[in-house]
Amino acid sequence: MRSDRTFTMIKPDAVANGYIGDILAAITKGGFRIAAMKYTKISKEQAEVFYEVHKERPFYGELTDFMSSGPIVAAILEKENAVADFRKLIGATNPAEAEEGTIRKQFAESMSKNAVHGSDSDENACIEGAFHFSGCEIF
Ligand code: FUP
Repeated sequence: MRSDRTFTMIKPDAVANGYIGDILAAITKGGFRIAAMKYTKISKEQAEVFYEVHKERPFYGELTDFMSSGPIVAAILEKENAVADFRKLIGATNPAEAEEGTIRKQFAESMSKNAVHGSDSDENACIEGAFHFSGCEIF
């Protein structure tokens, strides 16, 4: 399992708020290379599959409604120690608890509309990347 890739989405709130450019700049400045990227939109059904691990959680309906509510930017990012370093760059799930300078601190609206997704393990990075990209779309 490779450890130099993670998967991210710029979520519908950040896209609607006009933060695509700022977030991509922060990602690049953070030392990540973009290995794959697309501007896309997922259906409610796709969101339910993507977030299946949270199926039993009370926020599952709200989360999948939100993630399918508008366009997103999906990307595979490359850097040594990608998963942990990217989670550090984006900050805590709840932007109120995120450290100064993190992407969520700067651009997130709330716990549910928290601007970006970052994979939580190498295994999930691989699964989530494959959800959005085929081999010939990854460089
Ligand atoms: P993270 O790994 O930081 O994205 O956070 P989690 O995997 O714990 O949660 C996944 C997504 O569910 C979060 F991005 C936002 C949403 N969520 C809520 O809406 N409410 C909660 O109480 C927890 C998470």
